[in-house]
Amino acid sequence: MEIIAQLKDTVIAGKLGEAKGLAEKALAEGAEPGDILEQALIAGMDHIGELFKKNEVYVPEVLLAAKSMQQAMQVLKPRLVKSGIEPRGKAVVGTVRGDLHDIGKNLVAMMLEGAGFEIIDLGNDVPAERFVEAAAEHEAHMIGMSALLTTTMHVMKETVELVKEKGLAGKVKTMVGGAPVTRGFAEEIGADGYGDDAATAVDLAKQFVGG
Ligand code: B1M
Repeated sequence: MEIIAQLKDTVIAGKLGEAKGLAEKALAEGAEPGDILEQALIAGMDHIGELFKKNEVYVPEVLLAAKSMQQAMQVLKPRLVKSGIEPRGKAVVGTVRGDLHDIGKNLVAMMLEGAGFEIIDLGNDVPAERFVEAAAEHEAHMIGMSALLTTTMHVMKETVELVKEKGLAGKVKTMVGGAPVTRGFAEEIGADGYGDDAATAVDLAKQFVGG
């Protein structure tokens, strides 16, 4: 369908103010909400994720693409709920306690949403208990934690340990990321995964839910 291809290109180009109208038009032309989501929005975000990995686009372009995708989602969400389409998985995300940096976390959340995940965004300054409570409450598949300060990274360890203590290990996967966080640190604290950037975070989240 031409309109779906047009919407995908709009998302990739990060054009604001066009995606919503195109999504409405696609629905009016009889496109299924699930097809618009998969073939225009998720496909567009997948594409921008690939470009980001190859350093062919940078954070501002990815943020614009995600914003454009979210504009279209405003139209699609109610229709997706009605048609009973299940999200790919549920992810609780947040920046850890003591840390107010949220740009990277927001980027990861938007990319995950673009990949079809339902996001429970706890914001910043999130203590371990809150991550774990939210994951249990929402029956989330994963907890994604971001830290930008070396002094707050220990909250990631506390959260991973609390997940184990509450008997949720295996059921709820843990992913960590942020500028000072390394793969070695993730392994050391027993996290299930480490995301170097937002695109890698999406790949990993897909692996967590077996897709
Ligand atoms: Co602050 N800050 N800051 N800061 N800040 C840094 C992080 C710092 C490196 C600057 C420096 O000194 N060179 C330094 C940390 C030093 C350290 O701990 N090693 C620092 C400091 C010290 C501070 C304050 C303590 C300063 C002060 O008040 N004295 C203070 C702390 C406040 C607090 O949090 N309690 C502070 C405050 C701030 C602002 C509020 C002014 C602002 C934040 C605004 C906001 O986020 N809303 C800010 C900013 C903007 C920065 C820099 C300049 C940029 C961070 C950023 O947004 N990067 C930063 C210096 C720098 O990094 N160059 C700095 C862009 C973002 C897209 O990248 O978050 O790394 P990033 O996310 C990436 C990946 O890491 C990954 O994906 C993203 C996209 O690829 N990723 C994940 C991130 N989370 C992930 C989670 C995943 C997977 C991947 O899985 C779940």
